[in-house]
Amino acid sequence: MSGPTTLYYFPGRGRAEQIRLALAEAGIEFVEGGGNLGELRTDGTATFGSLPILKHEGVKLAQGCACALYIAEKYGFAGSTVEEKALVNQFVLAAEDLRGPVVSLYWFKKGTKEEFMEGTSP
Ligand SMILES: N[C@@H](CCC(=O)N[C@@H](CS)C(=O)NCC(=O)O)C(=O)O
Repeated sequence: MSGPTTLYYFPGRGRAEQIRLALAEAGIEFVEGGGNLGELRTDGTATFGSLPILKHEGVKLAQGCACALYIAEKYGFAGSTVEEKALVNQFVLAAEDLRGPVVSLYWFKKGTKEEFMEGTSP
């Protein structure tokens, strides 16, 4: 008995959203396990001390991309040839590269976001 599919993350989309989308595509019902990182570190759930964490059918996985690709592979939409799988990986990892700069826009001090978009920030 492996319990319900559970996704542990903070309230918000972030690195968990690609996993939610993959689970939805696979038609898998899941529960949100919450994002109390202190507790999840203490009880050993957060394998590398960060979130997201996915538990599904007895497997516990960290790393958002690995979780999403695991679901995609298991449920048949990660590509059917080595070449297709390589293309899927390419886009997953490209999206991951984009995440940092895009997310950092939310954390700029007031005014610096506009400067960044104009190319005039230091
Ligand atoms: N490479 C990991 C990074 C995980 C990560 O940095 N998660 C953040 C939230 S998006 C986190 O748990 N931060 C809390 C901390 O490290 O203290 C992944 O892609 O899942």
